[in-house]
Amino acid sequence: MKKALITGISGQDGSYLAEYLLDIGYEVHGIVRRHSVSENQSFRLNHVFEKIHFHYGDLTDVTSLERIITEIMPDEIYNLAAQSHVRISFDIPQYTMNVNLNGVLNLLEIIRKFCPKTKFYQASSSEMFGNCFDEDKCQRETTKMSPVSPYACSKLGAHTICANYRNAYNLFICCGILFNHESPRRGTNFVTNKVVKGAVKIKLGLKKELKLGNLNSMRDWGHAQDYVKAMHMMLNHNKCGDWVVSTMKTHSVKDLCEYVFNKLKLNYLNYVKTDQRYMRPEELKYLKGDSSKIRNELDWKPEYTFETMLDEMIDYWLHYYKKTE
Ligand code: NAP
Ligand code: G4F
Repeated sequence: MKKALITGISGQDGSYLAEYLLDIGYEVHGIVRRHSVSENQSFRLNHVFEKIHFHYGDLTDVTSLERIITEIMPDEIYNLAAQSHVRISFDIPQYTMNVNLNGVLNLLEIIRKFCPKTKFYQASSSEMFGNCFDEDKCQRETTKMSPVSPYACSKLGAHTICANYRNAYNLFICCGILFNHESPRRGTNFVTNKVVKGAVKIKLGLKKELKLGNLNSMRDWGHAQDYVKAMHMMLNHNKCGDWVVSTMKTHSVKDLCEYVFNKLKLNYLNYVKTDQRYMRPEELKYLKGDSSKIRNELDWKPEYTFETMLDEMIDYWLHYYKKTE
């Protein structure tokens, strides 16, 4: 039985990855932080709670990481833990760097010293491209990277140090350059789930308007369940490397609002207002990923479309509010 350790197991991706690895027969370990409300530690994992080995730790606390990793000696480590909110990274830039960059270095040093055979997955991000794209208006593994937020800078630093450790110490390290991926488990302060939850509340008469930031940004939105399978494929390929994971389609925040409100038989123009509070000091305007490399080399492809993903999220929130009525 293979052993996997997931940092950020309580997050959106961590919870789907844990489910997936359990399904295919892994022993799954996860690092959680201490919360004053203990239910918050694992609410996305309640249905599989008993099957997972939880460990208290923090990416900024190297002693906790060393204790956990040397005790488990995992075959695979998936580093999904991060301060993952781009706008909030402008409010807490040093903390963001400390977790997203120094935290990765903490893990790499432990692997180098104690378990160099352990395979390591790093959650890199399409945010690293900033406003760069190739002539065909796509971003791919070779596209220039020029980050436009503290979050993106931290992720590019981590991405770079992963390449350095891979080459310098011959470690099996894969970086997944994942474009935006969503689900009903997405934090509700990210735009997709904010829009879906807000629109459902408006439909049910629980809310009057929805305040958003930049409606013109464009993103390549996929489903988290499809994307965690790509992470596992990378670590189980015969060669390590970097792969872009994306749907190869792009939509604006306006398109997102239009689709969701239309589905609920509402016109978004009557409800969506812009608010400076949600604007960013510097914005990444456009993302569209070319994932040909992972499709050709690892035979990965997404099952969800933009529409089926949003339909699932709309159904989730409709049921959620019906249950709490
Ligand atoms: P998420 O829902 O925000 O989950 C982040 C996880 O990291 C949570 O479990 C959180 O724990 C944990 N965490 C935060 N700070 C930590 C620390 N100091 N020590 C230990 N754990 C810590 O994010 P996600 O959407 O699942 O994304 C997973 C990873 O992929 C992140 O690294 C993100 O930056 C990256 N990524 C995401 C996307 C996307 O579109 N979702 C795209 C590209 C890359 P708590 O529950 O205690 O807060
Ligand atoms: O949903 P978002 O906050 O996601 P963002 O900034 O693209 O970051 C996500 O995807 C990255 C991969 O590209 C990950 F690395 C990162 O961890 C995270 O998961 O915002 C998407 C777009 C932005 O352009 C933002 O300005 O939506 C725009 N937006 C408009 N109104 C809003 C809002 N974003 C948020 N969060 N809230 C709004 O009210």
